[in-house]
Amino acid sequence: MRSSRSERRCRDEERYVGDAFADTIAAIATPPGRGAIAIVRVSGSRVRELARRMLPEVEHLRPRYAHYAAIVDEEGRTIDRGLALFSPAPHSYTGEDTLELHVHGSPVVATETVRALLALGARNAAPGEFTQRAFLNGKMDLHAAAAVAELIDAETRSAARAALANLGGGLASEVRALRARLTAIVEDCSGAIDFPEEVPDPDRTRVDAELAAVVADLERLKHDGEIGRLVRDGVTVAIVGPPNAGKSSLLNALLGEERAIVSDIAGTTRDTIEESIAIDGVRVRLVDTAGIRHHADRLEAAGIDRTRRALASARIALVVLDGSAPLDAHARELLRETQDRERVVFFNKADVGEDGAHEAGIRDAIVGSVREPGTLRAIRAALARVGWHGEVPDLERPHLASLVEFDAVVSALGALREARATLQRGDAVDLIVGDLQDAYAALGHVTGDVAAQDVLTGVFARFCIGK
Ligand SMILES: Nc1nc2c(ncn2[C@@H]2O[C@H](COP(=O)(O)OP(=O)(O)OP(=O)(O)O)[C@@H](O)[C@H]2O)c(=O)[nH]1
Ligand SMILES: [Mg+2]
Repeated sequence: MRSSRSERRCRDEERYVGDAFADTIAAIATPPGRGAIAIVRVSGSRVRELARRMLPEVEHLRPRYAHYAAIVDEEGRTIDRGLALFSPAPHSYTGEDTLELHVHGSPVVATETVRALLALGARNAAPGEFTQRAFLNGKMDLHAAAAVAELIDAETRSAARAALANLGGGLASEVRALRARLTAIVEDCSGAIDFPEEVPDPDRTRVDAELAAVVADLERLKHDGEIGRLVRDGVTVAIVGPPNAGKSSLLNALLGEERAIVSDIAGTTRDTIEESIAIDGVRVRLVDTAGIRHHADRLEAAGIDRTRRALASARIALVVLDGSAPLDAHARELLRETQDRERVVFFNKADVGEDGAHEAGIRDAIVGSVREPGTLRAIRAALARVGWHGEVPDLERPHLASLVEFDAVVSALGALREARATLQRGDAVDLIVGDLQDAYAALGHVTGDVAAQDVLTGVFARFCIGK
């Protein structure tokens, strides 16, 4: 009796149940263009029937066996000879009957294969629909499904490793355990509500201690999520400063190649130049910009306009100044302008002199030269310190990947803090039940037990067709 009541208290408000998916979907799974092979994927209830029609040479379709055979269209004309791989439900990626046809990598052959499948009654798959079916058939949780998209999108090795860690689905079970702890606390409190005569109020110090432990675990998840986002999205750094300060020289030195033109003519860089480097495995996008000065000609003024925009959208401002000469009004203005944001100040040309650098008296500023390896090391370390507090992300641990998951943890934390405040005020213990239910429901978005349709659509819309 008691447990069924509290179960009801902590059930998921909305559980997404998919359609029966009677229809069969088809798509080219390999990238567009020519290649060695192209793979056409088919999934759904009519796969066996389609295989019978299109693979007349295959008498008995064996599971997980590479049949080499003619692939024919709806009128029996041979499209190609290739491999056919059949995975019966439920032991397939989608959990349904699936067929992969490996044909020669000509866009014409692959397109013709899909056309024949459509003529025989399949329909074009929407982006991510194969993975969506995998999710709906319980083959993977939503977190892992999102990780599939991330893995495909990964642009650095670290981002790929981070996505792979999420693909394991470890996070969902971790959060599920936290939800179970919340359920236990709710049960504890509900006993007293349901049977006030028989069940004494739970010990509020103990309840608070349990809540504090859950909050600490969620804080750690949130923190890891922030680091994970850094790994995935990278950090943008705008290299800004007056003309001739050595911005392009710094970009080249950090890249280790002569990417931007360097000259002693003020106003050499006219447009923004963007290149990426990795620091601690984090992708750092460096944006070299046109030097900021007044009285610029029209072309230069347009460049300065872009500098302003790059500065506004960058996470970190890397302010480069000529430290050998006294600071002019522009340099001072730029220092003032960036003082309240994440920045690294670098006084360049210390090989010539440091007067300007000392005169400015900026704490934590780096004084050196782009020609000095030690200076470059100091700049990289400063970017790591400002960008991610120098903390090397642990890429092997699953972390909150999507904004939806991140927001879910933030809102669960808010509800639990509210609950703790109630306890600490000395209010009745049963008053916290509502907040605990809110936290429980929010965390369902991370485990995938609660997934509103718009969340699902958002996750799968990111995929390419055929995945
Ligand atoms: N002595 C000395 N010269 C440097 C140093 N760094 C850059 N320079 C020189 O300063 C001049 C300007 O360098 P750039 O890198 O083109 O400067 P910038 O800030 O990109 O200039 P704009 O693109 O015009 O805004 C070049 O002649 C560089 O060789 C340094 O550390 N020491
Ligand atoms: Mg330049």
